[in-house]
Formats: sequence, structure tokens, C-alpha cells
Amino acid sequence: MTERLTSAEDLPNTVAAPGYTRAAHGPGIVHIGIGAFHKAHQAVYTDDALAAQGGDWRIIGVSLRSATPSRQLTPQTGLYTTIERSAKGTKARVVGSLAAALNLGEDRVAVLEALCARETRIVSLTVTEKGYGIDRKTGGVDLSHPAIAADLAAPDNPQGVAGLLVWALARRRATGVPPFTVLCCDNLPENGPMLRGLLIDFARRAMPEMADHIASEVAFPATMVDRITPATSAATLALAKELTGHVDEAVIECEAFRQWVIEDSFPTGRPAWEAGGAVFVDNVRPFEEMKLRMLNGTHSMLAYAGFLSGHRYVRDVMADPLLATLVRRHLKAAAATLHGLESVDLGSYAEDLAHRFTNPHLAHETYQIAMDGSEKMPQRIFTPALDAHAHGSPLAPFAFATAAWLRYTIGRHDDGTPYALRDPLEARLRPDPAHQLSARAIIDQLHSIDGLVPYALQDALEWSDAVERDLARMLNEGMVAAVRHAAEAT
Ligand code: CS2
Repeated sequence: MTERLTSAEDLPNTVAAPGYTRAAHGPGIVHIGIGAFHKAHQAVYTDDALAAQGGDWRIIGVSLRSATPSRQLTPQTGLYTTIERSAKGTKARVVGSLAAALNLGEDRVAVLEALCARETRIVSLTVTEKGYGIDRKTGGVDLSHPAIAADLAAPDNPQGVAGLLVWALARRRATGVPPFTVLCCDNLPENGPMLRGLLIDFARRAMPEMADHIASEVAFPATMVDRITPATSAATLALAKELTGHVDEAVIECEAFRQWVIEDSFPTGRPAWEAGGAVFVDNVRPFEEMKLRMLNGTHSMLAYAGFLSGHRYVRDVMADPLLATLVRRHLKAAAATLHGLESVDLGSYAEDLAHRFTNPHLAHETYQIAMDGSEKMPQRIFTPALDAHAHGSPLAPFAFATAAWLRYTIGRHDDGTPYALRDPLEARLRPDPAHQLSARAIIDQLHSIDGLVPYALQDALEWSDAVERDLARMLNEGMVAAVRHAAEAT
């Protein structure tokens, strides 16, 4: 019987193992949201930092809801394999930076202790866009978000991100322990300042004495994170066994490429992440905009148009010449909205992205990217569209992406087969089946959701006409015909 991965000692020499003695390094980071992306990204950089410069910087991973990560990782002492897949081949690496994997429900005391511990100098997060409970219009808390509502009602028994962090910062202050640095690693614009605004607003409402303390004493560096990480599948598990000789229930697979740009603001120290290739800059915003608009914006467009054209994986979308044309068109239009990035050649960045999307070894599902559209479209499509409108650059690609998303919110393929929308706003987005589907009615319904589409964009006739035309074509002639029409007009 194949044994479970529990030690990095007996791995085949084709598999890279941690370049340090794990037990010699204590924890220094609590990471909230130990999903595949964290394991493919920050944990790998930390593994490199530990190997290069040591330090007590191992990670206590916490999952707020699912017990699966801790069930997978705990029997493996936190060890797991990353499988990098690219044209250069398939490479396995066992990562040792996770010191523990906890679940808030089952290990509540240990989680709260870790958040309050003096050794914890950084709390990082990947909880997805919807995990924070931010009101995009005000930048403060969204009172209808379940975790925000629960934590405001019982701030001493926190369950969600804002409640836990404010509670822990208050405990640290009361016991004379310096605050940790808060590092948001989700694909949100200005993610550091965004989380700062959220916590200050939460504190004002729940623990007013903490608001100024957070504003003046806690660092929230902004960061741009990048690595394409498909959901782990049965094939990934089988590959882990083949490559490592062990059963690894926590294995993840990802592309070889990775990038991390971080604002260097860590008053209580940080791992030497530059050892893994992280880049420290004064202003992350231009990098973040570049990645959100070019990579993620194009991803969303190709996910909706691709899924509804019958393509399961991103690589299949890229193998469809008409969709590949629309991908390149979108990359170009997104690049035209960017400024302040003299150091980056956006043309070659776009080429690299198209190449990464084409990776034939990566089974990245369009349906995975299509999830949570209402949380993604504003920063990926609407804000750049508004900039394009203001500067007179092409709007059509953003209008097409919006129409494709709206078509997706109907929840049915062109042949009528249903699928789950998987969006926190799905009840408000899905058109009422009792009404005839008209492009105009669907757009009006979208505009009635406060805070989603900027008013200045809603009011731009050139924009709403273009979305309506594309959506009407998708409804009347089907997605494949709409893609052909858009690609031929390019
Ligand atoms: C994707 C991202 O699922 C999605 O919405 O666009 O997860 C994307 O793969 C990563 O941001 C790449 O770094």
C-alpha cells in the first residue's frame, strides 16, 4: 500500500524537498484561507525564504469554514506537493512552510491563540473577493454580509475576517503585544487600503476605541499576486502518487509562472520573500491594475464566452481561433487603460498572458473562473471600461465581456441545459423566468443593483447600446454566433 506523505525524507530525487529543517523554524504568520492558491503562491515563496534566510516564519494556516484543508494537511504534518505544469515539463516539489492547518469551527481556541501570539507578526489572507464583506460603494462594511452582521452583533465571538482581526488586534493592544501586519492577497483593487478601510469601519461600529489604533498603528501593505491554479482533481491526486511515491491528499497543481509584487511596509518584520522572486516596490497600484485588467479581466471574458461556447478548459478557448482573437483584442483594450508602468512592456506582458492561457498541460476550467462574477466584474471590466470611455479608447471589448457575463447569469446553455450560477448575488442577477428575456430588461436589472456598475458608465449611451447589441445577439443567435460576429468585426 502506498504511504501517506508525512515526511520529506524519503522522496525520489526528482522531487524537490524543503531546503531547511522544518522543526528549527517557529511560526510567524497566520494565514486565513488555506486553499489551493495560498499553497501555490505565498506558501511557496515562504518556503524559498526559509531555505535562503531562515527565520521563524512558518505559517499557521486557518480555514474559516471548511474542515477539509485541516483534514488533508494535519495527518501530513502540513507537508504537501505542488505540481508545476508547463511546456518545460512537470515538476513536483514538497513544500514545508505550513506549520499547522486549523479550522475555526473545530480548533477555535488554537486559532484565537495564534492570532494573539507575539510570534505572529503577519496575518495574511486569501478568502476570495466575497469573503471580506466590503460595501464597494462606501468602502466600509456591507451590513447584509452574513459574517459582518454576525460579528457586529457579537464582536466578542468573532466568526468572519473583520470580526476576527479587530478582536485580535484589540486583545494584542490590551496585553501589550504589538499589532501584526495585515497582508491581503486577494485579487482586489488596492487590497491593502481596502482591508484597512473595512477594519476601521468595523471597529467604529463594534469597538470604537480600536478605530484610531488601527488607523495609526497597523500596516496594510498592498500586493499583487499571480499564479494560475486550477482546482485539484482526481488526476492531480494520481499524479502526486506517481511522482512522489506517496498519497498526498493536499496536493495542488499550478502553472510554473508566479509573480508577487509587494509594498514594503512590514513594521514587525517579514520573511525574505525576495528569495523566491518577490519584488518589493513603493507603489503596487499600477501592477495590480495591470494584472486585474489584463489577466483577470481577459480571464472573465474568456470564461463566460468560452463556457457558453462549449469549452471546458481555458486551453480549449485558446484553441478556438475566433475566441483567441477576442482574447487578444481584450488584452489590448485593457492595456490601453493603464498608466504609470513605464518599467513594463505591456505588449510582451499581453503575449506572455496569451501563452500562459494556452498552456496545454493545465486543465483550468472556464466554470471555475466564471464563479462569483458580481464580485469580479467591477474591478476587472467596469472600472477599466470607465477609463476607456474617459480617454476615448475602445469600449467594445468591455461591452462584449459584460454582455457575455449577463448572458451567463441566465443559468442556461444555448441548448437549455441548466448550470448553477455560484454567485453571491445570484438571486438578484438571474432574470425572472416569468418574463420574456430581453437584453434591455436584463441590463436594467443589472443597473438596479446599487454599487455594481458605476453610474457614469450606466449613463454612457455608447456603452449601454454596445452591451445591448451584443447581448441581444447572444440571446437571439447564440454565443457561438456572437463570438464570430465580434471576432470578425475586430
Ligand atoms: C481567475 C484567477 O478564477 C479567477 O477568477 O481569474 O483566479 C486567476 O487564475 C489568478 O488570479 C491568477 O493569478
